[in-house]
Amino acid sequence: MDAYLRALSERVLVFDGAMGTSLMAMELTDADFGGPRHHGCNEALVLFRPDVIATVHRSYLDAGADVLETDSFTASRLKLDEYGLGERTVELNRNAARIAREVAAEFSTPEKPRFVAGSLGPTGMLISSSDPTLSKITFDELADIYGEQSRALVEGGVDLLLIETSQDLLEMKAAIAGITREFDRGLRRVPIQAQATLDVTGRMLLGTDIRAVCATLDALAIDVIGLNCSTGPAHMRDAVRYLVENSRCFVAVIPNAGLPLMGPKGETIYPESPDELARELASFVRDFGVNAIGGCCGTTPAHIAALAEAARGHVGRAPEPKPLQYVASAMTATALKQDGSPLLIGERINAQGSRKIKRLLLAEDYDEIMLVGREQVDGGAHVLDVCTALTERADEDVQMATIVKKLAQSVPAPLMIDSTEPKVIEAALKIYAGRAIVNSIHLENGRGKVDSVMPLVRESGSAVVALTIDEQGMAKTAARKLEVAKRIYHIVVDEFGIPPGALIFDALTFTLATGDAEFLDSAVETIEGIKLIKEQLPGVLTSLGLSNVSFGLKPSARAVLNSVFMHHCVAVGLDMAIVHAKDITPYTEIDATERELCDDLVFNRRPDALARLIEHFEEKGTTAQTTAAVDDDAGMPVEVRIHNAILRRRKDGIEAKVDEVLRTRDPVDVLNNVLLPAMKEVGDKFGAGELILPFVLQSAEVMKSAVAYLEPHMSKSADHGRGKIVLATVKGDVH
Ligand code: THG
Repeated sequence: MDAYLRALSERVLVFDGAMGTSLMAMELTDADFGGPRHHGCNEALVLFRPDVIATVHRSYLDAGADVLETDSFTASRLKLDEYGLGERTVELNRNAARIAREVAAEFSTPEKPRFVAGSLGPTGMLISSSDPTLSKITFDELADIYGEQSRALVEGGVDLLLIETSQDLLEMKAAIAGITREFDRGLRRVPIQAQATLDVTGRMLLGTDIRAVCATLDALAIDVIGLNCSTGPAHMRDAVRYLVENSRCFVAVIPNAGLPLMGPKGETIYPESPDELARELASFVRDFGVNAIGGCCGTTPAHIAALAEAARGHVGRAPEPKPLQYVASAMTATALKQDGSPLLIGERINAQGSRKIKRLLLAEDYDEIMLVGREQVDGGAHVLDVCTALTERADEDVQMATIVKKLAQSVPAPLMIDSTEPKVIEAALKIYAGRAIVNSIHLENGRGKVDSVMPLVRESGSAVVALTIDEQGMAKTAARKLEVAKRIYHIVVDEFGIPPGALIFDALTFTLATGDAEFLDSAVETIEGIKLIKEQLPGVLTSLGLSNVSFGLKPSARAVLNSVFMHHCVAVGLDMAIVHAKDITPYTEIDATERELCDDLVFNRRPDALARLIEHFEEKGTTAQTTAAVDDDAGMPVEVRIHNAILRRRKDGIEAKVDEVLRTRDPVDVLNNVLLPAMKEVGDKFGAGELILPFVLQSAEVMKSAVAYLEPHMSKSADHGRGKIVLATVKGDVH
């Protein structure tokens, strides 16, 4: 076993404290940084004043730290370019590793080896954001940047790689991909430790919660998961508890010395004393079994000495292998196995299965597609299937990536990427911050599809749907379904090393609406197939494209037949289904006559089953057809409807509403007393942690449209001069 991981299983390890604040106290000159251009780039010191960095390292080992972090936090090529040091990226990172390695060697004993963590901070980009400048980078570019830095750190001698202070979950995924690609190219393998940064509401910058962080990272090739920076330990408590209870990894917690405050001269103050910090972290060790602790901003050797004292004699919890039971969006996670009911996967965003989506994709009306996503979630969908395949267009991958990115910012439901093209699946996975489901692989033309899609599945940590199709075609009998499933299981689990819980078998659904003799028993065979697969391949999950069963029937008949078929599949172990969630009715609530008509057809119990079902719904007419969802504020005054539109992020129709309100109010009144209060409420909800940042930005978009429409109506006389606005922010701020 790796020495660092073994040490983590034997005792609680203590990471060092802040580098930046220690350096600040030394009042270094331009010359120390190798010239004025590099001043403030602490990483430049490893080139020009290695002795200074070694001194800081020594101070922390003297204090009792077990692990040193290299002075390479902002030493990615992207960051070093800002100081004109990009060309020296490899040299700098190797030096940073060597300096720490040498100091660690001075202190290491056989009983207490000291470790070196190669520090990898954020690049400053925010690939998942909608900001055009900050997101102007690809997953592969980020992977290359992290790969280069990681290789140099490992060559310089680090014991582990530490991805830390991460703001964007997709950047973390890219960093892990960059590192594992280097391992695959022969780089010495070291453990990977990945630490996110959460704000006081417990979310990452773009609204990702700890559940999504845990679900996504647990599915990747990391060994230690954790949190660092931003707040003191108090705000991390719930998230830390979540990680120790749910993650399969060791857990590290490296907070600031308290939540930063502003001092009288505008300076940052970290309020927690060594004793306070140590008391809180000791409780994480004692109460939760955290495996590593340490200090981020504002911590000093005195803090680390107190932490070393607190950790002494303690052993953290032993991580247990866990089935990867969650998928995640960029916001939160969803359990693949719901309690007592199947996971519902919304089928409506499908260019093949919806005329409306096809029209919207042709028109590139993405906002409207987002509404289809949100409606499905409101209607009970836990996950959304997305398919953008159109024969009329050749850019399925571009449209898929666009929609996946937009959905990530507008719906909390994780996504299922539905495509037959590996290129499209790749485009989706490389823009998706969470843990997705890939739909699908099969053996129709031999192993080709599996061999091209599985590396993408593995690198992204996705779950994957496998259809029971092989060279002989779609498996129609239960025995054939099992046979194909076994073959796929062998390839996916044994060859690609994917855990069985990430493999979802689709035993195929055929329509019962044609009366075709070949398919009379198809539902029975599918039900039996699900049962066999669940029995003989323990740990795998099952799914179906449920609505296929009723293709060709009237909508009212379809909703009932789909519900009945789903009920029988769930009874034998079906875990999830692609459906129109709001049309699914619980079996017990279905009218007894209709239930029996459907059961007759599903189980092929009488030759006239189909005819009787069709006849029944013919007579019943179309009343059961679903009516389009209407806004619940339809009868309200227009002021309320505008307010709601901003709060609910609905841009469609905002101009008509503004037109309407202008009949009774003047434009300035509308701006001050209708629009601004709505936006203020959005701001208040954000402040209270009820809304995440991407939602606020979408509300702001609605506001912008309303104001843009209002502007020409504002009379010049109402213009009281533009005045002066002074905006101040800090370097590197994200706004
Ligand atoms: N297995 C897996 N994936 C799948 C399927 C499957 N993905 C696609 C499909 N099958 C599941 N999705 C749908 C989506 C829509 C419909 C059926 C299945 C559907 N649409 C109506 C129709 O075509 O008549 C609505 C038409 C419209 O609104 O325009 O029934 O089996 N793994």
